[in-house]
Amino acid sequence: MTPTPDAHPWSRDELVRRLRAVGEARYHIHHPFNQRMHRGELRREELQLWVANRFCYQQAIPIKDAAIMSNCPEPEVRRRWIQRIVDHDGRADGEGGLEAWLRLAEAMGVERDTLLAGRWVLPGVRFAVEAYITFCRTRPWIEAVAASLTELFAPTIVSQRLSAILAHYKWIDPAGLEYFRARLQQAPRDAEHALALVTERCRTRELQERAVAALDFKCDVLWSLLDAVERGPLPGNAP
Ligand code: AHQ
Repeated sequence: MTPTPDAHPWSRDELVRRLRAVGEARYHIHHPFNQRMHRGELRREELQLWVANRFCYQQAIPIKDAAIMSNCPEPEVRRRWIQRIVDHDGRADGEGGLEAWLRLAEAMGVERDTLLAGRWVLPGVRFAVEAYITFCRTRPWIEAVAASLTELFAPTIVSQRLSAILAHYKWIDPAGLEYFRARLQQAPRDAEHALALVTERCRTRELQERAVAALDFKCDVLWSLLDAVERGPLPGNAP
């Protein structure tokens, strides 16, 4: 994007308003696939394809967070950011968000080896996830922090998803939903840290516009992932 020349910086409140406006307009809560999920309209095979493809995204989270840390020269920032990696990798085998996601898959009737082997991952999902990792590896660390701000909107979608699963998908073992319950605490904590960094560090109009563009890009990542899952093919129907 071409930054607005000679423009004055936005106030903190204006920057936050513009960041929130991106999410309100473009976050994947509005994607038809999530809308159908929340209305209880997905078939078992559609949810199984979703859980297997979302694991490709979940596996990328600690990788992209390590990329952000490798680009950030500030120990104080890294000391807080590293918690995101621990949240997903755990501190030992059998712990952390990736393990919890494997249990979510098993609760949906998908074997963990299917996820670990990436057997059902669709090309569009792989491309969207790789684009996010490459963005976080190659852009200034504060832009990658801004991209993570989709998590400002995550508690709403995670709450809706939990309620929808409990209400409409009785065949899913509720014990497998622990990942989502953990995110209801972790996402607000992470979003608060990321928003403080972006509002403190993005003081020029150019940096502010790049932060908004980074969040816009991340909405594209999440939307494209669901476009691919919605199109399929469903497991077992692959050519
Ligand atoms: O489970 C999710 C997660 O761990 C993260 C990390 C964060 C980031 O740093 O980009 N984004 C994110 C998200 C998770 N779950 C998605 C969902 O819909 O369940 C939402 C997604 C996000 O809002 O960015």
